[in-house]
Amino acid sequence: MSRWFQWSVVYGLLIAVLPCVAHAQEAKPAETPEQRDARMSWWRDARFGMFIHWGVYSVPAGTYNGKQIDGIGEWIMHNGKIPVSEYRAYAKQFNPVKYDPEAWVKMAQDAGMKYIVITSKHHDGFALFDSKVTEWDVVDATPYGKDLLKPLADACHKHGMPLGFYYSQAQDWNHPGGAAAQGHWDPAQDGSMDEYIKNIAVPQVEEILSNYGKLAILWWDTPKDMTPERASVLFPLTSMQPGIITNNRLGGGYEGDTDTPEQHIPDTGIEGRDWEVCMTMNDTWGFKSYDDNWKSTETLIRNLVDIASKGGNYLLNVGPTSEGLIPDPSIQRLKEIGAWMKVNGEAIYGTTASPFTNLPWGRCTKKLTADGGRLYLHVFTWPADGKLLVPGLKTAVSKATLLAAPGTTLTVETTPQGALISLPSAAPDGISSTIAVDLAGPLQVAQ
Ligand code: JFZ
Repeated sequence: MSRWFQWSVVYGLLIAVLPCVAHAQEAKPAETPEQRDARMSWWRDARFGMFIHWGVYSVPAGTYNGKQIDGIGEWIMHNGKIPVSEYRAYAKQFNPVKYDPEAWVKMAQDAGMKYIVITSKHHDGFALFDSKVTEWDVVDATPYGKDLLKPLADACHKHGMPLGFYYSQAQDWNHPGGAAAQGHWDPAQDGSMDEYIKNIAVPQVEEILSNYGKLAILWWDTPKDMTPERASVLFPLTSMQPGIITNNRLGGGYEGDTDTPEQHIPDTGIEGRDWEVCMTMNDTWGFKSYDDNWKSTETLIRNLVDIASKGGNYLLNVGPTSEGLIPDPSIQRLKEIGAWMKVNGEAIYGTTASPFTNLPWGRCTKKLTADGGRLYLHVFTWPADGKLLVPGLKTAVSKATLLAAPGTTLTVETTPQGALISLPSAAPDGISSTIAVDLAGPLQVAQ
C-alpha cells in the first residue's frame, strides 16, 4: 500500500472520527439551524465554483534537475525532496506580468461559476500576498514584487463574485516547524510546529481575513499533525469574517461547514452535510508543463450535472503559469461549459438532489414548491424511440419543455411505470439536454 494511500486513509479517518472530540468546541452556540441555512444559502444555490492553484511551483512546472517529478505539480518540492534553498531560488523566476485578475473573474463568470477559491499559501509556504511575518512571499521573494490577492479581491468585489482563500494551515515546507506529509527532508525545515502555528499560521490567517475585504470562504487544507489544541487557536480567527464558510480540513476534529471529496464524485449525497467535489481538469492542481491529460468538456459538464443531482457543489480547478496565464485547454473548456450553462444553468443553480435513485438515461435535479415545482431531467442518452420514461413519477405533469427550445411543449403520458415523455428525434445537446417538467401537485415518486 503506497505511503500516499496510507496517508489518505489516516486523513480520512481523522476527519471521520475526530469531530465528536471537538465538535462542541466549534459549534457556534448563537447559530440556529435557520441561521446556518441562511449563511449557507448562497453557496448551496451556487453549485459551481473555480479553484485556482497558483504559486512558485508553476516555475519548475513538474520538472526538477531535468527530471519529470511524479505527482501533482504543487507537490514538486515534497516529491522531488528539493532542498529549501534550491526551491526558494525558483521564486526569482516567478514573474506573473501577464496576470489579469479582471479577466480571470470574467472567465469564471462566463463559465457559469459563482465563486472563486484561490490558494493564498499552499504547502510550500509561499504567500501570494504581502505577509508581514515572512519574506517568503510574492512581494519580497519575486521580481514581480506585488500582492496578487488584492487585485483579485478587488475584481471579485467589483463583479459580485464571492471570493475564498485556500490556506495550508499545517503543512509548510519552507518555514521551520511546518508539517510535511512524509516528514522533513531538509534540516532547514526543522523546528517547533507550535512555534510555526504561532508565528506564521495564526498571523497569516489574520492577514488574509483582514486585508482583502469581504471573504466568503476559508478553505483549510491537510491537517497533518493538527491537534485539537492547535486547531483551537486557528478556528476562532474565522469570526473575523462574519458569515464565512469553512471546510472540513482544519483538523483537530473541526468539521466546518462543508465536506470536500476530492477528485471523485460520491455515489450518493453526504447525509446531513453540505459538500463540494474539488477536481482538476487534467491530473494536477498546480501547473505542470507536460500534463496534457485533459478531461473532455463532456466529462466536466456531466460531472457538474451528476454532482448537482446528488446535492453537491463542483469546485473545478485551473492552474496558472508563472507568467500569470491560465492554460489554453482550461480556457477552452471553461468557454464550452459556459455555453452549456447559458442554456441550462437554471437546472443547476438553486436546485436540490434528485428524488430518483437511478435514471438510466441521465440525471435529475429539482426545484420544489409547496404545491409542486419543477423537475429538470438531464438527458445524456437520448432515447432512440423518442420515448423517455421517468420511472416512478406519480405526480401529474402540467407542462414539459426543452430548455434549449422553451417554446416547445412535449407530450407526457402517465403510465403505471411513471411519466412517459415524447421527445423530438434529435437531442438539442450531445452532452446533456435538459427537459423542464412542471408538476401539477406535490411531488410523489414510487420507490
Ligand atoms: C490537498 C493538497 O495536498 C493538494 O495539493 C491540493 O491542494 C488538494 C486540493 O488538496 O490534497 C489532498 C487532500 C486530502 C486528500 C488527498 C489529497 N485525502 O484526504 O485523501
